[in-house]
Amino acid sequence: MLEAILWDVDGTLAETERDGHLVAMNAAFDELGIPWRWNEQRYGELLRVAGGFERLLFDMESQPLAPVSLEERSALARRIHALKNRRYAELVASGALPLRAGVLELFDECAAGGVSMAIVTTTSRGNVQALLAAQVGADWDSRFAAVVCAEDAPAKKPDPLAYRLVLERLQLRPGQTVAIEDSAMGLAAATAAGVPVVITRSRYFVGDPVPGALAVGPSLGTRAGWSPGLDGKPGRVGLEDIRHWHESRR
Ligand code: XBP
Ligand code: MG
Repeated sequence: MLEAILWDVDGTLAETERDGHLVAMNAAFDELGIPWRWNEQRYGELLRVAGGFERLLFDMESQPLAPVSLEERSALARRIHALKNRRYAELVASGALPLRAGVLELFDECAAGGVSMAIVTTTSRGNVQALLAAQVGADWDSRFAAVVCAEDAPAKKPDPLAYRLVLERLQLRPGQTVAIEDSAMGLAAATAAGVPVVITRSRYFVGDPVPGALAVGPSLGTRAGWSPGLDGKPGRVGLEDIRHWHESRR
């Protein structure tokens, strides 16, 4: 039986990357007087590296002006990343990044239908707090039975650590849950922990292969374009659809 839905954050709850993390990263470069800028295409490439800090270190490998020693690079990446997160939190706290279609409705359905929810993300707690406080309300965390963030699980997705931790906190077996993710890295993390996954594709991961996902579709806000297909009724993906995919997983 489905006991809990495990929500990824970036790309799944909201399109946070291009209009959030990328904007904030370029603002941080600018404020620190660093002449680097990431454009949308470069950011898409860098998203293959999990984690903003790790992404910065990776990018420095091809930045001619980056410090030579790993120690200095790490210190610089930490400064840029901390400032990026402050600017990101301010941006999302202003309400600039809405939740994706169908997300809030599914939150409400889970509450009404006795299905627990948890957050499983490799972004930091402050970023999640800023987004959900702005979009759901100051008491957003009362909706979630567990919130696992980068501070809890330093090994980023595709490492399954965040999923293993959340299962432990919820005291559930993987087969009692479904993860909702947008990326192949998220899929790999959940799958390695034994958690079945529904993929709601986000802007940057539109064409990525997602082998073994329970279901794949363009948005929770529409019943069109899902595989396996849903009935032709209008409307969004609901809890009954998730239960159905979950039941049919064997
Ligand atoms: C996605 C990520 C994050 C964000 C940026 O996390 O890989 O690194 O891109 O956030 P998820 P940070 O999909 O698990 O929510 O800069 O805080 O890493
Ligand atoms: Mg994601």
